[in-house]
Amino acid sequence: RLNHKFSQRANGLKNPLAKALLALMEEKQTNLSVAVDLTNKADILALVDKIGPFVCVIKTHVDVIEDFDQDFIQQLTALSEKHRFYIFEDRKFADIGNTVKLQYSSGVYKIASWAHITNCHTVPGEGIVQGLKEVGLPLGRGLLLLAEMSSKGSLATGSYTQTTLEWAEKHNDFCIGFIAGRRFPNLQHDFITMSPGIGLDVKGDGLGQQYRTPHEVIVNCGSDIIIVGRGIYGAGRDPVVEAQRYKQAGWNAYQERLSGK
Ligand code: UP6
Repeated sequence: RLNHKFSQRANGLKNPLAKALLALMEEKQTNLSVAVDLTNKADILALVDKIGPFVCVIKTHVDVIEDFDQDFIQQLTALSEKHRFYIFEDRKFADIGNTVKLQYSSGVYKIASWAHITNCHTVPGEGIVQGLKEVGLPLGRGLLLLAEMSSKGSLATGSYTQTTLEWAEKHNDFCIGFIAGRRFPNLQHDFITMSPGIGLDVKGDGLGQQYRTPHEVIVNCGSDIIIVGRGIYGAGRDPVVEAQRYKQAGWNAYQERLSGK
């Protein structure tokens, strides 16, 4: 699977959204996801409109937006159709099944109604996956499990990570993959691996974030999608130039992996 094209792997995944995402990546020739961590609606929408052509996924943290409203969701959804990308709300749910069902479907954000993809920690036990699945599966959504974290000192290692993999296998109708720094070998099913903590210019941010290059995570570690935030729009950067640069770096790394060199 590691040396199979995204389009070939699409057939092997159970979740329809996972299939569609892999097909889109091959079509748009991008395995770049941008983490749009800005706090103002207009800034986010302007940035997404500029970089939309270069990404397969836009990752949001809607709870940091000062002027969040339903119009933001409508506009973001329109941009996802215009530029053809999927929306990933990086909510990192972490509560019991019944509570996450409410957090996913209700409240101010109603995440399940617009986010194609969301994710959760596995610290509460398998019930968190079951709860989110009850809401998301009928809507055609997909879930990523946080199997590892990019930050220094993360406790998501060893048997925690291993058990997370087991739950993804068991719920592979809804779990489309993992947030992790590497592809996990010897799994029964195929999954999409998305890696945050990606930077071409710096090694960290002074608050525990650790950056690795696209080459390192895609070629050496077998991940599929790079998630890049401040590397794209940090101070002094031109987001269009950087989005193209990271898109190329991610896609070149994928091509190199396919060639088996
Ligand atoms: N993120 C990580 N590491 C993880 C999981 N998620 O950095 O293990 C998220 C952060 C942020 C983005 O919440 O939105 O990925 C990384 O942004 P950056 O490239 O600006 O560091």
